[in-house]
Amino acid sequence: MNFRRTALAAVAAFATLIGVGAAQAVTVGFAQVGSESDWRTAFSADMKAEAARRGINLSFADADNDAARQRAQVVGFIDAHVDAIVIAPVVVTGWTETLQKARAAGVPVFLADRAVDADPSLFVARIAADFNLEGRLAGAWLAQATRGSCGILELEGSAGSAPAIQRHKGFLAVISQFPYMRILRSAGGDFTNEGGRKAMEGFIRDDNGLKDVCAVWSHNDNMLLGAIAAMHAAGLHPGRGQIMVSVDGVPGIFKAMLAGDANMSVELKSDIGKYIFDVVEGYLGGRRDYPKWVLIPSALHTPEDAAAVIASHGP
Ligand code: GZL
Repeated sequence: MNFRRTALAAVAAFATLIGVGAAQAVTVGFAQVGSESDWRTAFSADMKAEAARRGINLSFADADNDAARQRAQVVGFIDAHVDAIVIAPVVVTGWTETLQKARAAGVPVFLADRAVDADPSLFVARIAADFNLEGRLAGAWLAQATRGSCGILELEGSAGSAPAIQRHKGFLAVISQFPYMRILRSAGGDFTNEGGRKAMEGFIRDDNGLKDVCAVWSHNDNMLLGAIAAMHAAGLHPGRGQIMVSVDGVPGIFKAMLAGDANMSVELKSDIGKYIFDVVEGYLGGRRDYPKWVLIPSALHTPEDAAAVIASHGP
């Protein structure tokens, strides 16, 4: 064998061994909301898989829907000198001090999914769908389906969270244009099945069996699925007696559509890790021209395409 080639191979092997020339793995701290819904679980799984695909060392923190815990977890990432922090904020408020600490430490922050009410200069970019649009799409679809006349029950997501605030605003902005469409009652369900079921049990108890209720509008699918269970238990017929609309597009809602229990869901893409890490890695590589909001598209689904969506998602 050629001596020169052997020597080069030995040097390359040694350099790899000691990590010389090999790019150091990037460490990203990811502060996730929790595991409250099927959408959240899918999003977390996608983030972990995408980080592994890219050789990114992902430090994952689950806040279990607790805002104070999440802020402390972000401070922990800063103190651990991670290369970047991605936050899906539980709520919009209370972030300024923590984000200022990250800036002082020179750790870039990226928002994913949800939003914060803080100075936009404190984060690089937010990669997320438009929650207000999701509410508008749901309101417009329901107005068309009911010819502008409907008494609606609303299942609200976690208080103070960007999707709950903005989906409510978007939905109301559309239905308030129709004199005979109005929200009769709202109740919080924290984006969970259990929360939706309990809220619906309360509606059924207080609204004499939903006799004047034309539709149920839920800020996410999991609360609607819980409400459907409560309505079945009370001998009601969700999807037929009341029109059932929500957001997320999780597999369970498409199965409910095929069973005739749900009527529409605005899909929220959960496989957004590639978009998020494109921005993170681009920024760490020197790109500085990212918009403050990298918009993820939303699509609207009904029983007409539920079977096709289930088939495309695979087993
Ligand atoms: C919206 C996301 C919401 C989902 C819920 O982007 O933050 O939180 O709609 C989840 O399923 O709980």
